[in-house]
Amino acid sequence: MSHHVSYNKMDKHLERINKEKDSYFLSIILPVYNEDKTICSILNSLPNKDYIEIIAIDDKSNDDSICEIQKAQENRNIKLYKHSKNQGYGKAILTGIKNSKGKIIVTMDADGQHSPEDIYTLIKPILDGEADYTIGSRYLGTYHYKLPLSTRLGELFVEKLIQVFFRQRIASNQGGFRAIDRKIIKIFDNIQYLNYAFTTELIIRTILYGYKIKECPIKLMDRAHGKSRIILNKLALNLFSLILRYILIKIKMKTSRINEISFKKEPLIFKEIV
Ligand SMILES: Nc1nc2c(ncn2[C@@H]2O[C@H](COP(=O)(O)OP(=O)(O)O)[C@@H](O)[C@H]2O)c(=O)[nH]1
Ligand SMILES: [Mg+2]
Repeated sequence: MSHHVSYNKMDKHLERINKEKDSYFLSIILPVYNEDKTICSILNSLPNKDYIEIIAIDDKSNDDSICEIQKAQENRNIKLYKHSKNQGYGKAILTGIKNSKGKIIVTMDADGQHSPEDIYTLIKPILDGEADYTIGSRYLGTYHYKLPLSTRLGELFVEKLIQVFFRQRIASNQGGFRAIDRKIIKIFDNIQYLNYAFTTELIIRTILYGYKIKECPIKLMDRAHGKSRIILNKLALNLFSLILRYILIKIKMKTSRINEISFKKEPLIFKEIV
């Protein structure tokens, strides 16, 4: 993890457009679950500006993550929210969103796989009005580790399903490095999947509301410590129920010409598997 990240380009651009100096322009949200080896250095490497708000959500880690976040708080302003019990990746992001003020919101992982210098790559298309939602893509950029075959196949499968049923091709659909324009914040209302399927649910909701998604090249590093907490079978089941559910919702939206995603009278079999 580099501590000498240059934010010059981003600074210049943001300072120019951020005329109301008292308001936050950018919120950076980091969901944290047992990342005590990496979280402090990541927080220290983020841009330190008045108009950038940094939010860490501890999802009831049972290591020293909180302590490490507090260490980073000595150097800079970081908002820390603590869940009283483990509630999952998606729920942690939602807590961050609820407590954020930025006009643009970035989420990034706390395990060191994402590089802070890519933040600008992700927010630029939003600043330029080319996208409402950007997703970091390791396929457009680079990745420095061997992707397990099951992950790659799963991602390909989700890509095809989204392409067939929701008419958009998003190759990098499982990554957690994204930027979102606050004007599309309603995509977070009524989220049903609070674990990793959350990532796919967000993409589908963004498409259903007609907002613009763009994939941007990022560098994806290997996990230096610990390992991914994804339980593939569980994620696959959740993804399956999620996509079915949203196909039904899409049909309902089309046939009754409603523009809101609603969840009334949903059958029980579609409950998230936790
Ligand atoms: N809040 C929360 N975050 C989690 C949980 N599990 C993983 N994370 C965080 O989500 C990010 C991605 O997790 P990871 O397991 O590396 O997923 P992968 O990179 O997609 O394989 C990291 O920042 C983790 O700390 C959880 O149960 N709750
Ligand atoms: Mg990871």
